[in-house]
Amino acid sequence: MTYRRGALIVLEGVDKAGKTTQCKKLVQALQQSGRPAEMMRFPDRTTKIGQLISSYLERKSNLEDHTVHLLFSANRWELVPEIKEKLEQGISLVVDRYAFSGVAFTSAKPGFSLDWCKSPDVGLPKPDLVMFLKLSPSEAEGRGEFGTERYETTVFQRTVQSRFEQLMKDPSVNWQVIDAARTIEDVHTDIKEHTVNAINKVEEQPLGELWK
Ligand code: FDM
Repeated sequence: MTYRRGALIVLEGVDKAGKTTQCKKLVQALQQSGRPAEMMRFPDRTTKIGQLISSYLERKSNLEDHTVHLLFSANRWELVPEIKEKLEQGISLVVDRYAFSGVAFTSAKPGFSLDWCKSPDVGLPKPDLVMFLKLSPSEAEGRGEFGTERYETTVFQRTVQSRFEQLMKDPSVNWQVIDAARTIEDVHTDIKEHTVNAINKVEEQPLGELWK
């Protein structure tokens, strides 16, 4: 049998674009077609670092802006051994948010450059495919009220969207923009096709390092 690593697949997008729904459907579809796959999400609120982040997002605690940015990054780094192990075992990972959310959200705050925000995540396992679920701010607003967590406001989300657009100009990352304004099934079909292509392609490629 030939050796095949799993693919690292990331879904990004602004709130209400349907990332979590699509990640779950994608993992299910991959498993049903006989491709080993698991879901991960960031922040992973189950670790000690994740609990600090969760309490900050729920507004139960305050953290200084640089500090929380570094905690989000540390939360990814602490899971790198697990990510590498799974990929080596041939399991594809479908990840709900990654370093791109990290950069887009912090750099939407005043005084944070894209470069400063990227630096702690330089060298993370590089996703083989990053799908950006694109939804205009007005379409997102039409999907109902935001929740009560930090960052869940229209004004902030608009800035986040423009930071994502800056990040998507980087050709070193395999971005695919997905129109998320369609039905769940149509979006899923599109996402699955891109993913299966990526899974088939990574066989010949070693795992890369992000932004390096
Ligand atoms: N978020 C998420 C960040 O600010 N930085 C990060 O690195 C990541 C991964 O946390 F508002 C923000 C994005 C969102 C919140 O929400 C997490 P969900 O609902 O758990 O995805």
